[in-house]
Amino acid sequence: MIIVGEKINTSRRIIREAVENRDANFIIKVAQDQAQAGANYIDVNAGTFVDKEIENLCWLVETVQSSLDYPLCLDSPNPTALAEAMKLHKGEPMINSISMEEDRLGPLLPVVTSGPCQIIALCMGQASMPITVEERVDVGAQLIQKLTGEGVPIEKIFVDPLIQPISVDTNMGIAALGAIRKIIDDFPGVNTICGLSNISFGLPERHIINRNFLALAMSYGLSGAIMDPTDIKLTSTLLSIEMLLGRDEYCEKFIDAYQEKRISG
Ligand code: THG
Repeated sequence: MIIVGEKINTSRRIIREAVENRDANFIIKVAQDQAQAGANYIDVNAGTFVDKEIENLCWLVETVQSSLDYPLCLDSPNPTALAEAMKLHKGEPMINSISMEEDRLGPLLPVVTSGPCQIIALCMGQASMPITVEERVDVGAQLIQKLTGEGVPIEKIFVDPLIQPISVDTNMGIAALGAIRKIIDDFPGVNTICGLSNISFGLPERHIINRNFLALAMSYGLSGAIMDPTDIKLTSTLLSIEMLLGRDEYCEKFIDAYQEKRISG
């Protein structure tokens, strides 16, 4: 599994304040904790600052990479913000995200082909949230075809089926799961990823729902998750499911995590 640590997001009050105060040490600590907990990428999102998003996202990229030699997941719906952040980024970033929306796809195609990067392809069509499995698969297929047509290797594409709250429509879990399975069946080698916490929006005991949804999604073929890797119960679910699905040779990752006290029941 590819783990994207989600905690550096200005939708969280402590992060918003740290960005406003240019508290580099705090941001670096949040990044280091996630890296130590097993994140493969550190997500950076400054989306709540409408006017200052570009400046703040660039500050986050430089701040985290000033003390941590680690790839980041550049998280913004704004193609200009992604282009600017990608110029500053050292190494191979993950671009979060591209979609079939016209104002995003056109400007982003030259950006994502300008250098090596992983790309999250959101199953979002022109101005409408997907509801059914078919809608998700249609948009995902169009994005895969566009990107591979531009020379992007299929292994660098992470399709995000777009998780919507189960409290709003009880079909939303199975719609996302079905899309994951169909997309990996139709496009061998492609990756899939999702943010977990939307599924439980509006319900009590959200962590239980998120953990179990992660296990289900992995069994449908999910290969990446945007999540809090410092949540020991969540990481315990991830590593045990990965092992049980035969994706952890010699059970090494599970045993290592146990020895490093990164998992617990
Ligand atoms: N897909 C893609 N990118 C995404 C998402 C997705 N990026 C943003 C988001 N969804 C994933 N990131 C976060 C970051 C932080 C939190 C949730 C998702 C978070 N949530 C707390 C909660 O839900 O209770 C808020 C409380 C707090 O302030 O800590 O922290 O789906 N491609």
